Amino acid sequence: MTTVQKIKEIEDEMAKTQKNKATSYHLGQLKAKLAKLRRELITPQGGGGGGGGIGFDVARTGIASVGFVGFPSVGKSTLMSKLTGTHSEVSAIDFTTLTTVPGTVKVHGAPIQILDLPGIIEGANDGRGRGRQVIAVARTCNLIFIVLDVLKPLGDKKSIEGELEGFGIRLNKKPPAVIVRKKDKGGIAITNTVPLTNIDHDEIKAICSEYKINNADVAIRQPNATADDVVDVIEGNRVYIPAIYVLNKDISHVQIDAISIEEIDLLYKIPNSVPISSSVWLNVDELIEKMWEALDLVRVYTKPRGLPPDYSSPVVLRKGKSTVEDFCSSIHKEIAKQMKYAIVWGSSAKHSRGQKVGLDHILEDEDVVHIAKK
Ligand SMILES: Nc1nc2c(ncn2[C@@H]2O[C@H](COP(=O)(O)OP(=O)(O)OP(=O)(O)O)[C@@H](O)[C@H]2O)c(=O)[nH]1
Ligand SMILES: [Mg+2]
Repeated sequence: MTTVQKIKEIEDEMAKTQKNKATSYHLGQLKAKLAKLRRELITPQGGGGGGGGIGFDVARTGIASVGFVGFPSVGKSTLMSKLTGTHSEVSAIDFTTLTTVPGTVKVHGAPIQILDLPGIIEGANDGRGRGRQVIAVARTCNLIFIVLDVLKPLGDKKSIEGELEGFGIRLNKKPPAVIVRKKDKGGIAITNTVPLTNIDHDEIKAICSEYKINNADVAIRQPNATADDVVDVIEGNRVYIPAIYVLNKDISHVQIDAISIEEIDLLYKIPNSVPISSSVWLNVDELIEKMWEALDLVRVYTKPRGLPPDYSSPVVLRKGKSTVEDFCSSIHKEIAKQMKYAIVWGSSAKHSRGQKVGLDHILEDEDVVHIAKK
């Protein structure tokens, strides 16, 4: 039996097993088995993770990258070309784009790299089409645009999410607050600071046992934690990436019988979605704003001594890597060493007249910084 068949078998069994006290151990086991098989699938023998491939890895420029993922002919390249001014082939024929096409768009002074990717199809991470390489690139992006055709959005959305999740990508999610700490003896000890609403002790024990973890402290702090959360923590190689659902192809131009009112209704309820038309350039400004918010970048303006701040070219940093030290090293690696102190104005400063700070001070978006040298 192939791995894909084994996965199918487990999925079928899970679908017909009702969750209750008597079945939870069994279900936990199945979930862990499934995760292990999926891992096998995306790391084929000698395949080095299934990523890369000629032309797929492009040089990374700018502070952040956005990858476009979608079925063929949904309009990814149309959007990318217009957004960045870089040519990426557009045509009505499926699979027009064959490799990663990079471009850059400047948003609020920050250069953002856009990666136009080939269309994927269902079964991408079983190695169908170039899906595996495409998803491997998506895994390294700071934001994913899931581009959907408004005429068939919901089914497509589900299968693309399935493909990305099968590859260890978690969309619009934070790492679960679950800790599994292995130890030498004592069995599995479970503690929870929140009520266990979606998982019980049997399920947790089954998962641990499936991973041959016989002794461990398992701490659940995540509200409504699921078996999948526990599996994700044990598997460990998950990436947590924000995603925006781009509903392309102007809905007001769609023949009304092509899509039902109920469907339109559901469409607008998709969280983190933006309806646009890339060909007639409708609502793209809103999309760019949403992209900016999702990237959560920190712009810092430098202020030379005795001069006004330079608002024309901010130093752009990432949230979580935005200390004064990060700021210094993104200008020049020597600056941090030469710094005596910094003065900061803006939301991270305690007072409006400016605050004297050291290298570990965390900067916020639109702060102004003056570096005083030794
Ligand atoms: N009506 C309409 N057509 C669009 C829109 N955006 C793109 N198209 C058309 O859809 C077709 C496919 O566009 P592409 O940009 O090549 O699609 P893609 O997603 O890059 O396709 P692949 O590279 O094959 O994955 C082209 O004929 C476009 O002109 C839109 O907003 N409205
Ligand atoms: Mg394309």
